[in-house]
Amino acid sequence: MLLKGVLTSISLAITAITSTSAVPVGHSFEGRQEDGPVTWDTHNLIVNGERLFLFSGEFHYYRLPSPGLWFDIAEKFKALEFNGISFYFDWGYHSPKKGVYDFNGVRNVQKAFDAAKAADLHVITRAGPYINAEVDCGGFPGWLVNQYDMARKSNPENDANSAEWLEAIDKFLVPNQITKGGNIILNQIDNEYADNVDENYMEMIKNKFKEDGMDVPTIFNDIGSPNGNWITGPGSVDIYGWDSYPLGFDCANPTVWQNNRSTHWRDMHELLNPDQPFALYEFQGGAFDPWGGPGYDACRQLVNEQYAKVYYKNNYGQGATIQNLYMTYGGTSWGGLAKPSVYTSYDYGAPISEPGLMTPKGYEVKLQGTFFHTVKPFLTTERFEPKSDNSDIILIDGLADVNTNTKFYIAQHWDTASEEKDEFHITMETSDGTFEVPQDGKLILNGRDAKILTSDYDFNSHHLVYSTSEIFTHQAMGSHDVILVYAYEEEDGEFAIKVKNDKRVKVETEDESVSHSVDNGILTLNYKHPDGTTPIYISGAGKDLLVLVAGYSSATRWWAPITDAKKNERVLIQGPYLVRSAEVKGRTVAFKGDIDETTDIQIVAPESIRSFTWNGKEISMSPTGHGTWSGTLDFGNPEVKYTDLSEATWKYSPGAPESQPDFDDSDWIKANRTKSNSVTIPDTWPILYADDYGYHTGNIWFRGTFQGTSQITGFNLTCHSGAASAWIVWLNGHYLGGFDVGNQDFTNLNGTLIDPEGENIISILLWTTGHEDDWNADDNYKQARGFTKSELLGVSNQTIWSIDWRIQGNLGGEDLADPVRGPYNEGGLFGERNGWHLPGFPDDDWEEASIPESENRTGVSWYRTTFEMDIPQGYDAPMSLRFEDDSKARYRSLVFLNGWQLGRYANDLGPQTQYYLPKGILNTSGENTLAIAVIAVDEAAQIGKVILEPYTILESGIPEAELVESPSYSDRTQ
Ligand code: IPT
Repeated sequence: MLLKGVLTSISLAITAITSTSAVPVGHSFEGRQEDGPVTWDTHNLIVNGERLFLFSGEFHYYRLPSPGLWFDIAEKFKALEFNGISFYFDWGYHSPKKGVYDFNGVRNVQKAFDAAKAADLHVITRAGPYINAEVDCGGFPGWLVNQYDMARKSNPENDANSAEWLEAIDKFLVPNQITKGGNIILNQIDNEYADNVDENYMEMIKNKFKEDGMDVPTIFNDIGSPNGNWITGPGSVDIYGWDSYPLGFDCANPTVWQNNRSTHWRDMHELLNPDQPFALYEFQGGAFDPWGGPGYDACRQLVNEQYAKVYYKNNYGQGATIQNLYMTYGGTSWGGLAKPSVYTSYDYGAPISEPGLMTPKGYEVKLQGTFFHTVKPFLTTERFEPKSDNSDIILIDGLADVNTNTKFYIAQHWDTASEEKDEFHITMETSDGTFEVPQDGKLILNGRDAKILTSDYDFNSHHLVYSTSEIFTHQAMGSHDVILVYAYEEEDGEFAIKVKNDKRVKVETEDESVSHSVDNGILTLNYKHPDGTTPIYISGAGKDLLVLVAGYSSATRWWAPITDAKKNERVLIQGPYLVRSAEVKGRTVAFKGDIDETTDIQIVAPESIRSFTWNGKEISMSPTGHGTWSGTLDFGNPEVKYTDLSEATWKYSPGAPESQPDFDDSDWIKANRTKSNSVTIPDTWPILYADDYGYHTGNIWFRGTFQGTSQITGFNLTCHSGAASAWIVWLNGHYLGGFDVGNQDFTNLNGTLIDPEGENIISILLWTTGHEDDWNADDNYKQARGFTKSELLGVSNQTIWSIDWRIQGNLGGEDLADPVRGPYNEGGLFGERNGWHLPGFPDDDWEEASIPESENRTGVSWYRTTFEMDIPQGYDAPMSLRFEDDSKARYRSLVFLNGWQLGRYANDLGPQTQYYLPKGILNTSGENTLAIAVIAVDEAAQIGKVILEPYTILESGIPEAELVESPSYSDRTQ
């Protein structure tokens, strides 16, 4: 799959040009009203008459099993200046069995819409049926693995199954459309459907959405670059777009930018869909990491804030006005949600980390978003060729607003990954004259940096001639205006505005680096960007103007929360870790937000404002002149209490009775199939693929009985399962080994372990890691999880029934024993089938044990304990469970918190050792049940330390998150 992501732009450009001889003729609304709430032109989406830069972030509700926290994440999106949120919907997450759909509890997608609405975010819906997304089967339900016909093709069986899902999810999508008073503005058809395509399938999906009442514009997310799929003809959508992951996914080399930015996209957009806005429905926001990978800190370094500056600004330079960052919050592939290549954490190195924390990239996108949500001419530009004096080294994209004289200059290195610091001048032709900018001092472009400079711009009651500092935002504050500009610390800045009367201009500042000149009605300020923020007050130039000049790191802590969305009115506040929102109530501004330490803050508010509150409490601020205030937010002394697990009492039980010959498996399913719809061809029969027997997730047991003879010398097994799977084999209760996927011969067993006269029993425990996806629409998701071959060795007259196999997976198979926690929560371990992971399971007669374990344990071992948590009101302390273990013996672990499987740990593979325990599943003011299953892959293993700890502690305006329903052992009915 990575191959596709790294195709070179050149070859793509060629394919695209040759495959689109017919240039599309504008959009067709297919029966929708042209005056509906969502329209568009070549520049923008226009929603309820308002032109948008749609800056959206990808969020997967199924990767955060705590609906209360969806509100928290949506607020954080808004705080980082996203005005949109894009949801994939995962069919498999809702459907354990054909015809069965569940939208309750953590699956209540309505709450995701509610969260988006509460944060005033536009919604892009992407319900597939296929989504990819590094989830099991790429989002198809486990039961679809048994479909005879091909998925993502039109045929009676697949049409019916796809329609069944769409019908179920459309009940939620339809009423949440903007046309029905909701927030959905765009609806995607399938995902990156570009290989092995069937246009009848696209048509069928499109029609089903339409029939069910979807009437917002349809979109398509083309694969990796502008390939021109589904722009015209059958299956075509309203607003075409593509995705791109220019840095790829090799987090092990976190400083290598493997692909230059794209330079041909504007041309491709003009060629392919000039009547539609230029849309990037997924642009790389981070990267996923595989089992055994370098971990998400490395991905965060690879796809860092410098990347965000260079590549996102390049997108704007190319003309993009719809940009969805995949992921913006990645979350957790809990239970069996992940596809084989990825582990539990799906942090993704995204702008917001898995426990919901801010990152440098999050702050960077906030700077960008605040700029283009404030500086409106940026939305409607056409390209021009700017002149500059270092054009061999520095590329400058020119964007000229079509409605005003405002121009933008996006400067970056031609060599995208360059680490050089270079100087340049731009010739700015403005309505106030032509200027060699800067006229004084230096204009610097750092390595891996990009800048958007603005000229000829009317803001509030002023006119900017140009600025070499980037604009964050500007606001009218009553009798004066304020504008905030920034660049890296120590860089020179030049900022020029028009003044009415040269003689009356007065510039006040305490910063000695600031100088100014007034000439011919233009005031020019020169300064160095400080280690902080410098106020410069200008009077006598029309309305008074406060220019705030910030160094980059100070700028990242400026927030401009919207106080009136219609008027785009904002207040400014500097310092806090996070500002969620601000509301003007009379003469008070009420802020909500989070701090990570006692924090000095500055506020800039309209002069009518007299007081401030922070998370509902009044704060004491001192006026510092010109509508600015300063003060301090106290962190307090929160006492976050939680049990020290090293002192906890643990209960222990062995948990692999199936490995022993006397285990009664008579109620297990007999593996008697000779045919399968899998794409994996068996070498022997019966079929030993878990899915064929209705088991689609987690650990699977296989038990094979054969009558011994003097001929039989052993047996042979070939395991077929995803990356990072493991399987453990016992014969007559004796451990034979633990293996990766592939073939194993077990030989020379006659006269030792094989009883030549009696019955012999092979027990196998298979740790699966989910199904493949369907990236190429070739049914690859139907690859088997199980065994392609099981044969006795030394036997001449072997029949397919020489070994009598039985199979066991999760209790109930597709008829889930636990519909609340759903299809990916439990597999087929004895303890899972018997509810040992659930709160309230009576473990009184279990042995006492300790973790770190002092005994060497074979097979499967279960540990249970309870612990207390108390996070005081007004604080957020996202919690984790961390393994600390350097043991050499291979083992795997499942972590269950209050019955929810929140972690899969592989001490032999890594890299993940820390598991997020989201509030809502975690009771943060009371008791919790923790159960850990340890599966020795080697003959025996000992679990090391497990530590309960917060990632950080924040004084926080986090919305209340209600506890998720967590049924207990006594609720179990099967
Ligand atoms: C893109 C998929 O659309 C998305 O679902 C996810 O799998 C993402 O990749 C990687 O995390 S496709 C892109 C690599 C061309």
